[in-house]
Amino acid sequence: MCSQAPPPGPMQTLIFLDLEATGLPFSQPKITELCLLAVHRCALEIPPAPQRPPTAPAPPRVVDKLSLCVAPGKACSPAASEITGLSTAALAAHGRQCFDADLVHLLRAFLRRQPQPWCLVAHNGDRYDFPLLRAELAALGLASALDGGFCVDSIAALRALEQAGRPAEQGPRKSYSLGGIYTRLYGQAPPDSHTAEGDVLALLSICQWRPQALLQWVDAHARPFGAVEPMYGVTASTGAGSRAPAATAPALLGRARHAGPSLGASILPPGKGPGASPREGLLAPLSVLALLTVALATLYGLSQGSPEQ
Ligand code: DCM
Ligand code: MG
Repeated sequence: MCSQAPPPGPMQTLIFLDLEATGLPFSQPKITELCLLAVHRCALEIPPAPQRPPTAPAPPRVVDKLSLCVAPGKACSPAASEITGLSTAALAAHGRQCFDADLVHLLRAFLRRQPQPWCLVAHNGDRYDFPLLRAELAALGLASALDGGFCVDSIAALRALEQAGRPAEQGPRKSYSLGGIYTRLYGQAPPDSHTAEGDVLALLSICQWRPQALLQWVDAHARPFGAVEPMYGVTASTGAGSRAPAATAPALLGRARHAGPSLGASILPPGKGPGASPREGLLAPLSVLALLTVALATLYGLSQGSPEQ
């Protein structure tokens, strides 16, 4: 399917997705855990009976779920390990395998089983889960493996649903983090935060708040997954068979949304490590330019504010 094509009618399957990984975008993270929960649209067309006090609705009875831990091949940041409870050592000790072609085949098989078209739904997906998944696929040379499907960011969806038909509210800015929305709707924090499955179930719960409005929003805003820019690139480098991460300007801007003050120090331009050839000295001005871009992106990101994951 052409990546610029408009969504072909109503999405038949919503696939709630959450990724855990080694860190935030500026660190070029690798996936440590993923969960996909596939729900047919008919399960969302009948809204659940309202509860007093409001409580999270039970998930639909008929779902497909895929949940896996992944050996990331790089260290988890202390913060990522702390919140997810996963470490690179523990994942290796448990014999978890890396994000490889077999896993991509598994994902494709899972997605093929769903009524088409399908649409991934992830919270902050536009800035984190979708670009990260695309980067992992691209690193395997399988960038287009999941093309044909669609994706939406549930932050945008829930913001639109909460604001629909209401006058602009005064007062402190509402949180649109997953935990923030869930707590606002259901009066308590979601269980098992920062596990892929826990976050997916919390995401499903907030999407069940106004399920019909959500479906309408998804149908109107789904965009091709193939149009998502990878969080970071992979370019051929001088070493035989070795690959160095590179970054595109939009990807850097995306990262800056999550970046802390150490952003600039974390991104080394390709070819600057040990073994760089003299010809690569030509890259020095480009490196300075890249670092300036990163600094500007950081400032931009800080000025915009960064929604929590
Ligand atoms: N993450 C992080 N530091 C945070 C929040 C998130 O490093 N303060 C990274 C690690 C998580 C990933 O983002 O595995 C996804 O976040 P979440 O658990 O909110 O889905
Ligand atoms: Mg998560």
